[in-house]
Amino acid sequence: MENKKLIFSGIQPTGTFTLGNYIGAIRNWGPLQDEYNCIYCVVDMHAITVKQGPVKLRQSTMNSYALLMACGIDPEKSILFIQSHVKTHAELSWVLGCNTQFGELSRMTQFKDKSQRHPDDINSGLFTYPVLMAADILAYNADLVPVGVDQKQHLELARNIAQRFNQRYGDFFTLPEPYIPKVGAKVMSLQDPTKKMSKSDDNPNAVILILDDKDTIIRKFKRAVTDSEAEICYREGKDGINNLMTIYSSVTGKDFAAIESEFAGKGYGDFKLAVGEAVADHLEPVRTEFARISQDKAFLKKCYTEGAEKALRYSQRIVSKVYRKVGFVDKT
Ligand code: ATP
Ligand code: LTN
Repeated sequence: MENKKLIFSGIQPTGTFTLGNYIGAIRNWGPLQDEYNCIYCVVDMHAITVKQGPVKLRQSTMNSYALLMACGIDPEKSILFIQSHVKTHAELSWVLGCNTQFGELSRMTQFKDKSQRHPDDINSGLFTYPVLMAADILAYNADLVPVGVDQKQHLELARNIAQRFNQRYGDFFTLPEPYIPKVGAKVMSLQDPTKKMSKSDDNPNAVILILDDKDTIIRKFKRAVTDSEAEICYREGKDGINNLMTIYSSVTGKDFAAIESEFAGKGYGDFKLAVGEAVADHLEPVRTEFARISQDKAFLKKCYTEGAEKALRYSQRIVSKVYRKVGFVDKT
């Protein structure tokens, strides 16, 4: 690979990607491919920290892989692979887990949220989830990690783990930096705009899926929860409108001042319709590309097989050095 900075990011195949995943993360991944060496991953091992049916997980992993391609990730330019195909992630995760404190993991807000949501399955994988995420990143010594703002705490932990390893065993890991978009780092639920829009939300009206058709998108925006005023402006306390303005700004490129003047004197109904149309038009090419790519199973297989080979070759070098540093006996 050329001597450019290295980007790593991952997404869970826990369902169809949402507009939040798209604006907060994936749509920023494509444009980075020309400037950086990029490695992107469908993190199926992370997905099983919450119960998944095997048939659904397999389908969803394949769809996620094809969706990333439909969103502009080019397997010729980037390394695009499926996490469970590359054994170094789990191997490094064990070593890093032995350099992570119980207390640090106990403070993770995602763990607290998810254990509240799944009280019957607070498994140890859910608890050590951030260690595997640190392994994903550190197995490639990535410089930058493009994610939504909800992942910032996990990334800080990954930096702390790397730093501790470096102190114990000598400077080795690069400390990864988060790469978080200025607008759209946290897209909110359309039904409860104080909550993050999430793939695993039970209410379908709360979430725009990037494969929703135009009518569905418009209908969901029409039902979006706003407030009892009639003013389209970005202001504290107007969570619903702020969220719609953020979404509209991200897909049109217009700033908040331009949006406020465009809709001055107009009602929420007009605004919601405009947001719905803009989002649907923006996502249309992704839907068309997905329909095309997901048909070609042989091509997908070729891409993820080659992706895994490249990822293994790259990460194996790093993980072998880690094994040597901690004192494991060389087998060659
Ligand atoms: P789940 O509901 O299964 O936890 P999720 O929707 O939170 O899934 P992830 O796979 O955990 O999605 O996240 C993939 C990427 O999308 C991450 O970089 C995350 O920060 C980003 N992301 C997720 N939800 C949002 C959101 N509502 N706004 C902005 N970015 C988001
Ligand atoms: N935890 C992330 C997904 C994820 C990831 C990663 C993101 C797993 N490994 C490595 C960036 C880098 C999430 O829930 N969004």
